[in-house]
Amino acid sequence: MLRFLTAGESHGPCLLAIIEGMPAGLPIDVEAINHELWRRQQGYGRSHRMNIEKDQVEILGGVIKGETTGAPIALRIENRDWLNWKEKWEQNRLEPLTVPRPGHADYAGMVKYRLKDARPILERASARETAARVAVGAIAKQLLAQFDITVGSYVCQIGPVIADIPPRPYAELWKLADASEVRCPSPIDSERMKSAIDEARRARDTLGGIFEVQALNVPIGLGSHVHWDRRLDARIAAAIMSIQAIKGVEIGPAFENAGLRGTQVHDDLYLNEEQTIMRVTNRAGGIEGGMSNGNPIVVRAAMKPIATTGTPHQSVDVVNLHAATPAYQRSDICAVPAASVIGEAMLAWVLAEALVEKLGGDSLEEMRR
Ligand code: EPS
Repeated sequence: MLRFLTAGESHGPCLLAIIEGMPAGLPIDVEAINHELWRRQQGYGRSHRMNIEKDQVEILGGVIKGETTGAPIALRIENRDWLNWKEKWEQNRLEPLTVPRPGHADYAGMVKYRLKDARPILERASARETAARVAVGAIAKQLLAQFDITVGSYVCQIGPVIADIPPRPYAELWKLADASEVRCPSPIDSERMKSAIDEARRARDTLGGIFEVQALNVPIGLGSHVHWDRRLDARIAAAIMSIQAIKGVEIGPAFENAGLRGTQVHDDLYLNEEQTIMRVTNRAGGIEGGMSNGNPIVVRAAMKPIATTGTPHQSVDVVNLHAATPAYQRSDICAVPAASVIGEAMLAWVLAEALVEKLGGDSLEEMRR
């Protein structure tokens, strides 16, 4: 069974991840992991923090001579910002944060963990943690690549700007997205999205949006219809929803399908000239009955606007019990482009898990067989 855990705080010394169950004999390309980390750090609308961090992975276990050994893989990513926090942190000079920021984990976390300071909550709830997940996902991508499965993404909407996605193959759209500062494959809409982010910045506000992640060449039969927790769509939805600030997930155009008739939605089958069974459309997003059906897996996710806004929300000092506004913390204006890269990592992870379940094996060689 594949699984992973992460540890580390946003402004602590580093982030850590341990991956368990990766088959032995998988060649690991460290530069490809660093490239994924770099992709996550891009995106118009990020905060000054992204100029401080230059995320690089260190592999501290489970990989010898460039290949996995079957032992747990230990990963470390340094927080460069730690040097700016170290003294205050170690000398206990950080002011307690007693006014929770609406939309963050602050209030529920303070009550749940009986804390008079929200800092321990926000340190761990922060999306900084996703750097570790992207490193883990990069290794999952490398396993999938051994079976010619690829994962990519693009941004469809930022704030009110909905992109007109050109009708091109996914692999081409991914390249266009990689060339856009907002990861949108439409150059005109990329500019409109950047303007919307500029406007939000001027208004001391933030923006959310929608991204789409796709996986190509997924074999038929990952996941299963037999139990709720083996259904591939359920597992993907949970993994994508676990990304900070994601509040909605759909497989294919699910919410649009809800308003159509059955005959307009379901993907007809036909035999092509090579006698291969094909589909006319892919409105199921590549999953039927909780199993991959051989079509591209298409996942869409809605991200709420970043909760830390320059224009303060109304709140309460929950220790001293009076009305108050939260102190402004440095923050991104929009992180949807980064979230789409994190979405790739989480989709790659779930597919890697399901592939290992299906093919079994302690080594890549056994999986191949
Ligand atoms: C984040 C707040 C900002 C973001 C951070 C996520 O960090 P800071 O409070 O240090 O300015 O930049 O994202 C990252 C550090 C990152 O690597 O993505 C938050 O509150 O979630």
